[in-house]
Amino acid sequence: MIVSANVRLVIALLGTAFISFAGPIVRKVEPPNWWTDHSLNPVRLLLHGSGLQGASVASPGLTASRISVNEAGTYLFVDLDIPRGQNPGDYPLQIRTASGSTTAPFRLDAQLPPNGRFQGFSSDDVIYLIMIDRFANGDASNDDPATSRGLFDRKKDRYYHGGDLQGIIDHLPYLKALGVTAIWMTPVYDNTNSPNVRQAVNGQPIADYHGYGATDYYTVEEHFGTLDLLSKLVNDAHRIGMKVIQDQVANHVGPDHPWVTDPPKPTWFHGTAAHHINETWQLWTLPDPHAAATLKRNVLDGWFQDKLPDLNQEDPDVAQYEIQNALWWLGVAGFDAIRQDTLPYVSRGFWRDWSSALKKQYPRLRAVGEVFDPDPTVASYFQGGTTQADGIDTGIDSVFDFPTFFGVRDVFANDAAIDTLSKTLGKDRLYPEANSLVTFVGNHDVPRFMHEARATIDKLKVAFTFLMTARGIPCIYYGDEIAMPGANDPDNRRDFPGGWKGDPRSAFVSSGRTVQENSVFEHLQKLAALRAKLEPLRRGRFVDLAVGTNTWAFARESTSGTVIVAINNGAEETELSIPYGSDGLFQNQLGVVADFSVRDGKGVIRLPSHAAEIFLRQ
Ligand SMILES: [Ca+2]
Ligand SMILES: [Ca+2]
Ligand SMILES: [Ca+2]
Repeated sequence: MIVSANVRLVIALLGTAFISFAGPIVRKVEPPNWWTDHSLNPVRLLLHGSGLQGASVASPGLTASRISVNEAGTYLFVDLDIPRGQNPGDYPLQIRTASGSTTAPFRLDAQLPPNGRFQGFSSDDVIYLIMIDRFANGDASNDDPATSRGLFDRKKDRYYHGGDLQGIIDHLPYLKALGVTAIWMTPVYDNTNSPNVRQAVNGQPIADYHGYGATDYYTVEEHFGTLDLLSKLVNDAHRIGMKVIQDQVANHVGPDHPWVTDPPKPTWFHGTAAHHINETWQLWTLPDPHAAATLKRNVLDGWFQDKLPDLNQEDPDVAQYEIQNALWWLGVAGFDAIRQDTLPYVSRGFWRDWSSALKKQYPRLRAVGEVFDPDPTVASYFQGGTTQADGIDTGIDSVFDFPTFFGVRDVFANDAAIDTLSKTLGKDRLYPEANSLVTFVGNHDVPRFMHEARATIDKLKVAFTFLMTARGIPCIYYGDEIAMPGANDPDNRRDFPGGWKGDPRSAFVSSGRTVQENSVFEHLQKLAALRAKLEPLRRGRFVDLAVGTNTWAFARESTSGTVIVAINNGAEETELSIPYGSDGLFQNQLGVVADFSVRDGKGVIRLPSHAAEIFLRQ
């Protein structure tokens, strides 16, 4: 068929008309609600839709300003100023362009009462890390949801297994009985609904069951539950005196996030999927006074594994989006604290602004950052409370104590000399507050303790005795309390036995645990109870008393008393002497076959092989 020039002209005109006269469409408003009399005001909304070029925004009772729209007309930013004393309720947005108008929902809520919420954490706490997908399946109806069909397969270790928020709610009493006072759950953000092909392993697509690849920062992953269920979980935990720590990821999003192909601004990411810096993982360059700015840039702006889109917090709209998002989750769910993923990969100036905005609204809030590095000079650089050479105090209360973690594995699992660990603690002066560090013997990113070449049940128990009595805030990785095995990720994320209907046994009850599992569980339970009872174990000064090749004695001292911890890390029974003895009575607390006597004015402790005991000085 031959199309005449006139017909071609008409088609072209119709095409133009269709584009230029299409009215505005809004599919999403972020955040979908805000609060009356909030410390962050105005709130900057991000609308997602189409045909938004040249749009005006109005909402009666509120003042809209600072509108900006991306070239594609798919994203619109607008500041909404909320007058003090404004009533909660619906405040629909009226969006108008030359081609038409539409409305989009927006709501103002009254703030949740602070009673029992936003409590922060401290060295009085015992934290328990739960990988939501692998802990317990409380609701089989969300195992393979319609919106993301096909990502559920318990036989595949990188697919969803069905664990969810209801499963955690169901087992709060188990955690309470263990002595846990705070739970940290892996992220609840909605992750991709399709197989993740960009991060395929051995040619096989994976599922982002772990939650660290957000594709929507304002929705709960449908495999885990709903926002209402999340609020219920937090409320239920609070009711039994347990705090909840939210896992947040500000550094990057998942490769399937819609922003990757249609960014709200050209400067939304550090580069684009096609053109970006690759992450070098050279964390030491950040505190290094000799490192060129380009080396630091590689760490701050690089895309992980060439795949994970790196958000550009130097763009003020990105920074405000992320600060609002953090405040939004706290505000809707009542979380007590935040665990921040990949902290050092985001600029310290952002963390300063983030911390101060969050604490302005929630003064008791606490945050702990992941600084995955064995060197205390790197880890300490990111703990807030002091201004570093760059003139910045991050305001981040705590970091995970990876240096001590590596020492714990070397010493207690693999028989390295004890001073490997005591030398690490000897660098505590680098930290603004060493007793606020979160300590651990395992987490979801490293092989399990029991996977170490020379690990035994007795050694795990010694490691736990150290964890629960040394300075810091102990964090237990789910399953370590029953000595679960597992090599590197994802094998270290096996399903907790008994979390699934039809499991052959349940390790949530003592009758379902093996003798060895019970011995670790009961040991940890006893340690948690002692830590709760003996204030020096939580808040006392940490004092090294005696360090040998395989022996260690340290004290925790406060005005309320002295507690002494003695460790034999050797394969033979041994004695160690401490500079206490004649001036007090020492009672052992754990029931280990240990003996305390006084010889030549010094206390002498006799310990069996691979054992540790706690003594209370009366
Ligand atoms: Ca489920
Ligand atoms: Ca999803
Ligand atoms: Ca980054």
